[in-house]
Amino acid sequence: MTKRLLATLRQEIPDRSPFWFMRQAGRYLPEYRALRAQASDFVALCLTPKLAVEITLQPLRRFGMDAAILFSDILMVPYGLGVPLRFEEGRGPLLKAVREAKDIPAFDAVSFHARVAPIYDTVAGVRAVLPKDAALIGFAGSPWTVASYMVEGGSSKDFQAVKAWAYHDPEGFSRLIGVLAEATVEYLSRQVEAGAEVLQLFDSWAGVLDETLFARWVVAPTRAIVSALKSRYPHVPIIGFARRAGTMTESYLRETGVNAVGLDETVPLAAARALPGVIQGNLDNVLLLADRAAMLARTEEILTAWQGRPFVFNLGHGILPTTPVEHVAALAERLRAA
Ligand code: 1CP
Repeated sequence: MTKRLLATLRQEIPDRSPFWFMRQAGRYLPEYRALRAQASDFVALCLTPKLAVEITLQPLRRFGMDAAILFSDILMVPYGLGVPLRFEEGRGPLLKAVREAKDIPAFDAVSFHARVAPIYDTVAGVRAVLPKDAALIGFAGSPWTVASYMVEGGSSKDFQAVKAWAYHDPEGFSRLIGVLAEATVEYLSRQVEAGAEVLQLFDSWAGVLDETLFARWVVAPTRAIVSALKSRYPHVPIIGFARRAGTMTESYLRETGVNAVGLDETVPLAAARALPGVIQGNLDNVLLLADRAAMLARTEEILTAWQGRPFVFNLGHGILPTTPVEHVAALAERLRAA
């Protein structure tokens, strides 16, 4: 059986557009909350293959997506590098902040893989039981976005510390980005070896940079990661999600070598259609929770815009915890019928 997502990423046009949703596993699902309660904390959940395999598959059982995405988190790369990490209810991730060159962790392949080994077991466990028409997506954060959490010590509103470092000490900052790029290549390679068929790079905070920083800290490291992975695994497609990159999306697509770009909801359909290659996106995640009829109407507009083009339906950003399950069900039902 050909998998629609893989065909689309090869620029073929299957019987209908494949779909999956960022954060398709998560707190909006009661069965996720039940399993989440079985682990001591979120990091432990990501490192318990029995639970992580089940959580990865939960949304496919309900909604029949064309892809499963590994249940883990982009911050498991800093964790693998030995950075203390925890997730606090209501506060999000908290990391020991890296503020200057002397605090940058080294990449040691043996200890890195040992720390994150259960994640590779989860990939293999999902692949073994995945429905045969669904594809398995492995992922990592891109160096810029992961660095932002490492330097800020968690989530940020203005990215002041990480941007200030990138501006005033580009040499030092490039060492952090370099360590992350190297670790990411090795981490994603192991995911492919374990059974991931597609890779997505999440650059959720790509949109906070001016063009100079964007070229140096988003485009250049992404290109290095893509080219290293392509030399090892030429047939594994890579989706780049440079969120809020706006008019810089085109250079990102052209210069990084990704097979497809994920677009957020702020990119107009006409601008998206002018981009070359395969596009993924871009229904507003807030519309999904806010208004079922308006959400379905916008879905028609999106599907119409992409008729006859290789397109992967997704949201502009991840499903929010307050999203009604019935809205996701209604959307999935429409997309399966397309
Ligand atoms: O149960 C809980 O309370 C934890 C909530 C949660 C979940 C379900 C977090 C904490 N991470 C995840 C899973 C996750 N994260 C996945 C799993 C696969 C799926 O999509 O179903 C993926 C791909 C991620 C990726 C991720 N983590 C990103 C990139 C995508 C995005 O949303 O922009 C980012 C930025 C993170 C960091 C993160 N993880 C969790 C939180 C609360 C945050 C901070 C987000 C922020 O700063 O706003």
